[in-house]
Parts: sequence; C-alpha cells; structure tokens
Amino acid sequence: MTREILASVLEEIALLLDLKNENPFKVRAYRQGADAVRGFDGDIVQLAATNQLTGIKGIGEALRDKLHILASSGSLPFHQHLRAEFPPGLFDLLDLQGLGPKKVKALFETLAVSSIAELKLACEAGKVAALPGFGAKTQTNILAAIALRDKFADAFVLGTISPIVDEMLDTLRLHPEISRAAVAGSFRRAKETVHDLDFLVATQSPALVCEDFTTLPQVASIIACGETKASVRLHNGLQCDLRAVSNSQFPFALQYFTGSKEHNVALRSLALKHGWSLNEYGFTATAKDAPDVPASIHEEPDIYHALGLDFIEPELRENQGEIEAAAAHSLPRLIELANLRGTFHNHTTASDGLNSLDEMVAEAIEMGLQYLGIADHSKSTFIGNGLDETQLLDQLATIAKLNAAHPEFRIFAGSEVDILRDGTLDFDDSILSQLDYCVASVHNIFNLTEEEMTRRICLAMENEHVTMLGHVTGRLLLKREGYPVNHAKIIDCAAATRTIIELNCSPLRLDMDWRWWRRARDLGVLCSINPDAHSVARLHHIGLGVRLARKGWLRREDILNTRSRAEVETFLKSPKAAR
Ligand code: DGT
Ligand code: CA
Ligand code: CA
Ligand code: ZN
Repeated sequence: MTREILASVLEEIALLLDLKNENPFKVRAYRQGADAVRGFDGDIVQLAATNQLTGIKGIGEALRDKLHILASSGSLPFHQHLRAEFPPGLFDLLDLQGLGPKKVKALFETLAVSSIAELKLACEAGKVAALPGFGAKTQTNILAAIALRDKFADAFVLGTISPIVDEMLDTLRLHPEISRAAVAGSFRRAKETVHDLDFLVATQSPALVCEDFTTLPQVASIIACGETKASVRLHNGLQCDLRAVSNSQFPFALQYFTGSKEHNVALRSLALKHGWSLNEYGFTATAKDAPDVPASIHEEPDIYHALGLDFIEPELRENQGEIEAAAAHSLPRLIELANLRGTFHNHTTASDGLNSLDEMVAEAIEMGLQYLGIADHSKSTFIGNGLDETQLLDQLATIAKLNAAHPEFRIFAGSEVDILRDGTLDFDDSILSQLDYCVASVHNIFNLTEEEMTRRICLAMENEHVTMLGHVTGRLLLKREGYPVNHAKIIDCAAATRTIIELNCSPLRLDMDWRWWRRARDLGVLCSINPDAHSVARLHHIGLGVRLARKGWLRREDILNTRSRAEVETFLKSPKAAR
C-alpha cells in the first residue's frame, strides 16, 4: 500500500460518483480527500491502517473509514462495487490527454462510448464534433491523443518506474544464490522513456534464480522461464527480462545489455581493431596470431580500460561522441546528486501546490539542502490558481520574515511568471524587480507556429528580471507533444541574454530534453535542476534531474544549484549581463 494508491482510489471514486450523477458535494469531498492524502505531512498509510486519521483537514469521517479499510486490507469493496457498474475500458479514456471526467461522462452518456476503440470510431464518424461542448477541434485533438497513445503503447516513463526497480533490486540482492544484481538497458542509461527492463544477476544456480524471479510480488504474469533467462510482466504492464550469468561473465553481460545498440556496435568495432571480438560473455581472439585477450576483467570499467578508453558512464552510451572522448581522455566529469546545494522552481499551497511553504522548507532542510526557491504561478494561470500582485507581495513578506527568523537556511522568493502570447510577462517589471529570481514559462496558447513560439520565448528571456526559462517545450512524456520551438535559437538567445535554462525534472517533463544540453553547455548556458515540485515528495525528483543532466553531459560547474548559498545570493544580485 502506498500514499499514491490511497489517493488515486479516492480520485477514481470521485469520478465514478460523478458519472452516477451523485451529489456534487460528495464528489468534491473525494477529490479533496485525494489532495489531502497526497499533501499530508506524515506516514498517512500507517495512520490509515491503524485507524488514527483524525482531525485532518479534507478527510472527514466517511473518508477516514474508507481509508482505514483500504490501507488495512489492501482493497475497498465500496470502490470495487462502484467500478463494477461501469465498463472497464472507460478508465482508459481518462488517461487520454485533454479528456477530463466531464467529457468522459458526456461521451459515455450521449454516445455510449466506453473504450478507446469506440471513441476512435465515434471521432472518425464525426459524432464527437457534433456534441455540445466538443466541436471539430476537440475531435481532432482526441484523435491525435489516441494516435500518440498507440505510438507509445508499450513505453513507460523513467521517473515513475524507478521506485519499482529499486524494490525489485533490493529483493534480488537479498537472494542467497545471487552475488550481484543490476538493471541494464535503457533504464540504466537514463532514457526518459523505456520499453522494458533488463535485469541481470550473477549466480551459480541460474535456473533456480530464474524461477524465483517469476515469484516476485511485483510480477503479474510469466511470459517465459528457462535455464538462464526469464521474462515477466509486472502489475503495471511493464515487461522485465532477467538474465542469469556467472560471476566472471557479469561485467561483459552488464556492458552488453546496457547498450545502447549503437554504442555497442562502435565498441565492438574498436575491439576488432585490437584483434578481439566482444560479446556478452567476454573477449575472444579473432585469429591465431591476434594479441592475447585482456585478462582479469572483474568490473565493467576493466572492459573499457582494456580497449584504451576511460570508463564511460552508462548515461553517455548513445554513440554521440563518447567513445572518441573516452579515447582522448576528455570525457566530462558528470554532476552527482551530492553536488546539489539547493533547488529552484517549487510551488506551495499559495498556488496549486499540495504543501505549505513551511512544509516545503522543512523537507528541503531534511534533504540537507541550504536553500529553496519558491515560484508559485502568476495570475494568468488560473487553472494553477496563480497569485496576483498583492498575493505575491504578501508571500514575499512572509518569506522575508521566515528568512530573518531562520538565518541558517535561505528561501529565495520567486515567481513562475507566465509568458503571455506576445512575449511580455504576467507581472510588471516593478513587481519582478522585488523578487530574488523569476522563472518564465509558457502555460497557454500552444497553437502558435514554431517561429512565433520561439520569438515569444526569446522576448521573455530578454527581460532583465527573467532569471531562467521554465519547461522549454511544455511536453508531457507519452501524453502530450511539446509546443513547437526552435531549440537552437532559444539556446543562442539564452547564451546572449545570460538566461538560465531549467532542466525541469518533474517525471513527465524532463524538459529541456537531454539531447540539447551539450550544445547549451558549450555556449556557456547555465542549467538549473528544478523539480517543479507541487508537494514535498516531489522535491526528491532532483535525483531524476541529476540523471538527465548527466545524460546531457553536464558537469557540476554547468549547474546553478550546485553552487553554495552565498554564491547563489551574489549571482542573483548581480545584473544579468554580468553573470
Ligand atoms: P528499450 O527499448 O527501452 O528497452 O531500450 P534498450 O536499450 O533497453 O533495448 P533492449 O531492451 O531491446 O536491449 C537491451 C540492450 O541489449 C540494448 O541496449 C543493447 C543490447 N542488445 C539487444 N539486442 C541487441 C542486438 O540485436 N544487437 C546489439 N548489438 N545489442 C543488442
Ligand atoms: Ca530494455
Ligand atoms: Ca529487453
Ligand atoms: Zn509551469
């Protein structure tokens, strides 16, 4: 049982009650309950399991009882009975970008649409466009969302599967017959999305270990189970392959199955130049007169060293010049999580965050950070409950008081200010100049051309008070393509205006994309690893951000929030042109 399961069950109940036309207050109570569960500061699962959820704002008596049943028994009959009243495909509709509970309800009630397939047919027949509140544009958008879903049908977002991978690895490492365990593949390379997981173990009892792998609690079904390999599907649909090898094969298997395929092809051709072939089992001489194969390969770096290369971190293995750099001993020293001293761009309950300013600060302190940047939404983002000028200045005063009372920690007062259609900002310079920093982001009017959108963003970056650019493309991985922008031009403009570009490490965003960071770095553009956290739990996504920064070849010195508090204070006070 996890906090997220508790919250999503409440959310689903809200939707189901809504579909049944139940009292809107009741519906809202469940939605608010879900928010309360997500934002609660404490071990809510434990408290619910032991029925100690009393006096919590947003969780009344009825919800408390249901949470108790759910947390203590693992399921809630009330929820299951409710769910059984509707066709199961209906829930898939909610995952489509742009389809909220209201629209799903209308489609179900008027067109009897209860699956993606039915929705597609209804769109193709033009029936959806004819519905009140829909229209031709919505119908086109729905078809696009369905096409996107098909395209990514078997993909998963890196950040959301990390906790499962950690759990599975922990269990495998406890197995008495397993001496080493790792995940290879795209997951290890920190690709933003992965298709399957490639587990690897070193063992002397491969068949036994394969069988035990298929009984892990995360496993829903067994695809195959053999002497040295097994494949399973997890409850969330993700496929996992396991390969069991000997201890001496392990480094070779780890290298091979980490990929990427392109990196391995290049590495193998380098090995051939030495007279060796390289595969998942080891080196072998290609001819009788070839030099002896390297001895004593115990760890993965030994393989690279044997080929005259520096060790190449997994994140870099995309055949984007890393092998050449390793040969020339010019690989970057990549940033590590321990280098981060603070973080920017975080929300509080003042806008659409789930935790208060105090709770966010307490968590940042708990994480060992020296400073925390707050950046709630500005007034034009009404969906995000954006702050107006008065509210922002109030928050500024509150932060100043907190800073004065707690000199050992620094809160930087900022704003995630909307970039309006014409590239101007949602607040006047007279307001922005009072802040410690400012993140400028696009949150609406996505349907501009690439040229218009690029100009809009560049104009915002030219503002003296815009410290950093938020989520460059606005993409939501596997859900929504970003708005069109010219990355190269935006990077050039960031370099010219000394504007930082954020690496938004909210798991669905990971925006700017890792493929662009090396270019930005080479032009002297600074990166800020920003969780865009809407709750205390999400502050921890900075770890994911570090992995993507590494994938973008970034070093400690390329990232603002590796700097000490004093350095950041000086940096933010200096005029942009002098940074
Ligand atoms: P994905 O699609 O997210 O699962 O991406 P990967 O990179 O994890 O791909 P996967 O699971 O098919 O294979 C894992 C690694 O195994 C891959 O990165 C390189 C290696 N590999 C798999 N098949 C081949 C192959 O046919 N040739 C070579 N050279 N390497 C392969
Ligand atoms: Ca894979
Ligand atoms: Ca695989
Ligand atoms: Zn934003």
